[in-house]
Amino acid sequence: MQLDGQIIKGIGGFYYVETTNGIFECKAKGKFRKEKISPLTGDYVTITVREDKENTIDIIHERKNKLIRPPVANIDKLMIVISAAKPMPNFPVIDKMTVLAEKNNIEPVIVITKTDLADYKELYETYKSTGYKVYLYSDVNDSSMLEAIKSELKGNLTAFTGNSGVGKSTLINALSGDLSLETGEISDKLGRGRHTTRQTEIFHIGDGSVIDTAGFSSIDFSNDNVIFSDELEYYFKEFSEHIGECKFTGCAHLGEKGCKICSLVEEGIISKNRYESYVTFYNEQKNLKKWNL
Ligand SMILES: Nc1nc2c(ncn2[C@@H]2O[C@H](COP(=O)(O)OP(=O)(O)OP(=O)(O)O)[C@@H](O)[C@H]2O)c(=O)[nH]1
Ligand SMILES: [Mg+2]
Ligand SMILES: [Zn+2]
Repeated sequence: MQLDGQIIKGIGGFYYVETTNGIFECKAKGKFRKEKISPLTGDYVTITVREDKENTIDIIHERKNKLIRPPVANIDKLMIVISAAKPMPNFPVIDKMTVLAEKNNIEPVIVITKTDLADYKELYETYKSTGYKVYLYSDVNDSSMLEAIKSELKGNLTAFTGNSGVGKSTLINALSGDLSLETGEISDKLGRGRHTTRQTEIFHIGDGSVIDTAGFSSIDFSNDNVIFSDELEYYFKEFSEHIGECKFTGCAHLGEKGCKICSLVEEGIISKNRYESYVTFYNEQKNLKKWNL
């Protein structure tokens, strides 16, 4: 019997495919390995369900988008979870996520967690200035924005991402009310997470769906994620509105005379943290030329 469905998780070579007839454990057909295609959580697939042998994923339908970190397909929103402390925010990693979301036509939404632990003003101002939605959450104090975060989930597939220990699983539990995903204490004085979540799994909350993912602390613009230095200005949302307003065409916004972006940074309209990420990424990517690939 052939059925259509969506991959809700993958473990050790098995994929769990949700269909209108229930959830089926499947193996991917060998051809996918030959073609170097890995099935991803979020993939729409056609499977064959058998009585006698293992079920197989036969077709992976065309993806709307795909990310490598976290490994997901067909998402509508990327909920970027940042803790005010424990672990401390890492702006370059967060900004690489927003850039990759923009490149893949995914809406980034920011949630600042652990607002009970530290002053989050700078963090809040930094992301508020981008134009993205920014929500606050504390699992300890009152969280008046929980309902607003919940309404972000309606009718779409939202992947939660962020460093290990920022509180992704904790937040998903709070949003759902009846899930009890495993959460992990922060280790040692450095306040690092313990990589508690190991799977990329879809859960349904109300009429929306979320993906809990494993945390990571680095990300790069390579392989399937290549970004050229001259594309970056389009993927910093708050810069993209001002492209063409610099004095010289082809301005790289690195301190050139008459640079509109630089003057907006001076005026405090564009955040210095975000601008520093831009300059760092520009310098990292500038020697990468299209003809080298
Ligand atoms: N003080 C405080 N602690 C929190 C808050 N949210 C989560 N925590 C704690 O932070 C720790 C890590 O939370 P998790 O939800 O496991 O973090 P995670 O992002 O899912 O981490 P990984 O699965 O490792 O990627 C747990 O001990 C939580 O109880 C918060 O708002 N305030
Ligand atoms: Mg987790
Ligand atoms: Zn400029």
